[in-house]
Amino acid sequence: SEKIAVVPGSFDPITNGHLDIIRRAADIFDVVYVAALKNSSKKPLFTIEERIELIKEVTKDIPNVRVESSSGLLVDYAKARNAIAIVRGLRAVSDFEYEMQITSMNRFLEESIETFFIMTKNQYSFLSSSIVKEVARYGGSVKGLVPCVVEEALKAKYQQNI
Ligand code: COD
Repeated sequence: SEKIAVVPGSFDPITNGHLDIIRRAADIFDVVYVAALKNSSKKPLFTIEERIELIKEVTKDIPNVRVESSSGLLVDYAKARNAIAIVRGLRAVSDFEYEMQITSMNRFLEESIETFFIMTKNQYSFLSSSIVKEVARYGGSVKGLVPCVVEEALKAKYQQNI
């Protein structure tokens, strides 16, 4: 049967680090759902529709990737899609504690879904949506860290806000 995975995140906005994790997950699983979800501790810059649009645009060449959003619990979404796995990216040690916590909680909520971690490539180990937003906000270049459409979207967003 098809092996289905979910790659969840805020993706505010999607970076080349996220994209690398999505591509590598898509090489291993038959179908990968990229799910833009709410992280209640973060206040997003991009609307959910904008984030989905950007993710769709930059993953359109990967045939087994589907992009969706959900407002509920990750495990409920994963179950509804018949996913057997949640795939997360890991950067520095600083990610570990947080990832451990959400993995344990997700396992408590739904034992049958396994969480997998893919280690980031070295060139993306210090890359985050937050740091990209910080640089773009003050007019710095984020070329090479995010896809071109995301770079453009960041410029447009911050011009709007001036
Ligand atoms: N290289 C590799 N991986 C990376 C990089 C990078 N440079 N940057 C980010 N990543 C990874 C992250 O480690 C993460 O695995 C993934 O990419 C997405 O990152 P973010 O920052 O966009 O997403 P988060 O961490 O904000 O996502 C949190 C969720 C939205 C998944 C979480 O809040 C959630 O599940 N919300 C739904 C409600 C729910 O079920 N809550 C209970 C969970 S305990």
